[in-house]
Amino acid sequence: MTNADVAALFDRLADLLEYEGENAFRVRAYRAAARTIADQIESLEAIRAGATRSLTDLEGIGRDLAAKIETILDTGRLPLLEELLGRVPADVFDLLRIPGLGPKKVRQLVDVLGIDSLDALEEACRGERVRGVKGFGEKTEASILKNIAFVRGTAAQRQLWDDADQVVADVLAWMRGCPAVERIEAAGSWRRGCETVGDIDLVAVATDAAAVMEHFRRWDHTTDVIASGGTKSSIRGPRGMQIDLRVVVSAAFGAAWLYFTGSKEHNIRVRSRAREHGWSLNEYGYQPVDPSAAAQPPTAETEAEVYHALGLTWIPPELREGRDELALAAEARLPRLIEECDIRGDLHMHTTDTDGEDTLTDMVRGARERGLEYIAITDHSQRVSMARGLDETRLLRQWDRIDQLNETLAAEGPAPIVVLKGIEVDMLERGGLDLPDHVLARADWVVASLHYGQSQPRERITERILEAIRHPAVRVIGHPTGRLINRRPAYDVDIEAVIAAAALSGTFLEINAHPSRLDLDDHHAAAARRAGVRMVISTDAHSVRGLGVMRCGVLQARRAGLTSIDVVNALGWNDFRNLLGQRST
Ligand code: DGT
Ligand code: CA
Ligand code: CA
Ligand code: ZN
Repeated sequence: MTNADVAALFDRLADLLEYEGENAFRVRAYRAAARTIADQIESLEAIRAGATRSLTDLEGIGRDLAAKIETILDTGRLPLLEELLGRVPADVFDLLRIPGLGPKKVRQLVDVLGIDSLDALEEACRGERVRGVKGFGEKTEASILKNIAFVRGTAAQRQLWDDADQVVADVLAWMRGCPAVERIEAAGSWRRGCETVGDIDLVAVATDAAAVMEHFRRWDHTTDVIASGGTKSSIRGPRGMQIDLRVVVSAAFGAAWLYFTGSKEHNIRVRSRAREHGWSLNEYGYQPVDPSAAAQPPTAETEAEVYHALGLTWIPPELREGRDELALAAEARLPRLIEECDIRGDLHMHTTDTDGEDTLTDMVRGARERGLEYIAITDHSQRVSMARGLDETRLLRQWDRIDQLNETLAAEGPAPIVVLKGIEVDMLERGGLDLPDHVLARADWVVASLHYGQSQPRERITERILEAIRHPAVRVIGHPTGRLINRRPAYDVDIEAVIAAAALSGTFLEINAHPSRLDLDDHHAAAARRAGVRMVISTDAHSVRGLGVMRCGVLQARRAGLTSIDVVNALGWNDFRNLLGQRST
């Protein structure tokens, strides 16, 4: 059981208790516990086993919760949750997945309208019956209808890349402990850095395939063997994820790794190019199309060999989506994709002054340990009251502390990290920004984000963002479409107009690196690049640990074909400081 698994159980428990009308205090306690657990770097098992620590040391974890955690760690189960699962109809879970519809509202729909499934709810919305329920209205009804489609559209079983990545790391570590495995690599959508991953695909080189399969099935985290054959097997592992394993001989490894990395569209294009060269290509390597031909087929032990045989340079997995990558590879014109080590600064993060979990000094120390040269502290502005957003007075006080911190850092010796005085200012529902211009003008770095009024019509939302883009103090638009992967669709915004306006004013657009945001996405970021807009990859960290998601943002940028030149925070501090001094309008 990982911490995330345990946290998920508590979250689910909180949902069901709330659905059952349990008192709000108890529900909140479970939710808070889930969050605390998910944020622990150390495993619960280690904390529990530690000589000098105990689970009750964790914030908000009392004796009762600690006992429940121990039961989960020992048995993998939470009896109270199972009891609730037995009582609550299964279809309620589908209803709970509708964005914006909490357990209480779901309960009301169930009680008042007798809704028992997504279909029933959809019908009730179309029949205009939902708007009559207390607390609902025409607007809510319309947004429920839209979000039902969203729930259906997101295959909920797809995991966020970052979550799948943990599973990949664990299964590879286990499999690399198998003496029969000569080499094993992950492929599929995980390797292409897709934002969500359906199943995990592994390719191994071994002569004793049976021993490899045996080892695979014996993994601690294998909950089910879906298929089991001589050279291919599928199991169900952590997070309910399916993991496919294929064993090949080393001479075919390049062909197999390429084949199982995909995408399907990329493979189709590679294969048809192979045919033009007289070869048929599959996961076993090259064969002559004409079997009577005497020519020796190209070798396929490495991916590079497979591509080179077709006059192509090796193509990074993130670009293998069947877009223009073959044409570029044929002319050796593929972009030199940005890498995580190119990143020199992080320009969006929060502290305990608003809804962050770590203090200003902790965040600075964390960023410094990651080797960053500069960061911007960008807490929320006052409108975000849930996060205790900063008003002018509190913001100026924070900036004084940053000034002092920079002085202390500079006194410590050469090349200290530079901390910029920033703000994540809200674009208000009625238009305009959430802090006066004279305050914004004093900031080193202003991120403008839209958190409220997300269901406004397209023209309104777009206008709010365009207004921020034109504002002289705003340097970057944060998470420009507001989507939360698997949870909430993007707001309705004319992204082309946003990109065009950003290009005109020299405003940057963010690629938010948070695994459930990754916003701009790869298509939009590629469009922004073509329009000459530069981007900022930011973690939006709410804790020191949160600084680690930079790699997810970099992956998304790579999928968009971005080079370090396209990314503002790949500049070293001196160049970045110069850039801060200029502005085209
Ligand atoms: P996923 O798992 O839905 O996130 O996406 P993928 O891309 O990992 O897809 P998956 O697991 O079904 O298959 C892995 C790779 O194997 C896929 O990217 C390309 C290759 N592949 C699978 N089925 C086919 C097929 O029918 N034709 C071709 N050309 N390639 C295939
Ligand atoms: Ca897959
Ligand atoms: Ca698969
Ligand atoms: Zn933020």
